[in-house]
Amino acid sequence: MRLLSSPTSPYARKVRMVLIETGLSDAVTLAPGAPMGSAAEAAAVRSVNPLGKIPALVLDSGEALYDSPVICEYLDQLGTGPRLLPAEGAGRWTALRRQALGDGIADAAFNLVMEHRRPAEQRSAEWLGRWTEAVHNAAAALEDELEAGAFAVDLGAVALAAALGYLDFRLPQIDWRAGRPRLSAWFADFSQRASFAETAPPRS
Ligand SMILES: N[C@@H](CCC(=O)N[C@@H](CS)C(=O)NCC(=O)O)C(=O)O
Repeated sequence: MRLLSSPTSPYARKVRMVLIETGLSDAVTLAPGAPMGSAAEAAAVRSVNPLGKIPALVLDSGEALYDSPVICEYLDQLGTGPRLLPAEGAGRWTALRRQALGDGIADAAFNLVMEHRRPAEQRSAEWLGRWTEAVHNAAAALEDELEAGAFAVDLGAVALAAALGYLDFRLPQIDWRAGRPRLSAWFADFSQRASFAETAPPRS
């Protein structure tokens, strides 16, 4: 299998973390995917995902899977370790909801990054404010949720860690830790996992 990904994408990091957590790293080759690179690079991504987005997983059959929740569930079913996404029951819906929250934080953060790359006079203060608020509201909800107990190590936790890691990487000015000691401690602890450490984005 071949995973089109970039070392900085939070969604690709989530998939790469799942590969490590499920013991499948050797089953997948990482291939660079640059949706916003040269015309040829963007076309290469579109040839497997008509939406032109990464990550995309090309199976040995040639079929491509996207987007990241679909890829993660596929890999989780292939893996031999403990399941990151329970097959049924309350734990499944909690994991999926937390994945949605993590992916939503990544969506808002990615939009913020893209908007900041536009010329200043073309940026929308309204959207910048809306996406920033979404990040803080999600972090506040997670802080409240942690009062009831630690999060399970599941697909939701992996998605949250990838998204918070992306905030630290691209938007350090967003202080999502402020006033959120439980979330800060949870993230510090989860960051110790090999799957997180080994998928860190490049420093430059
Ligand atoms: N919902 C998608 C989001 C993927 C996504 O937006 N990836 C970004 C890279 S971080 C991308 O390829 N963007 C290109 C574009 O939006 O055209 C997923 O979870 O895989």
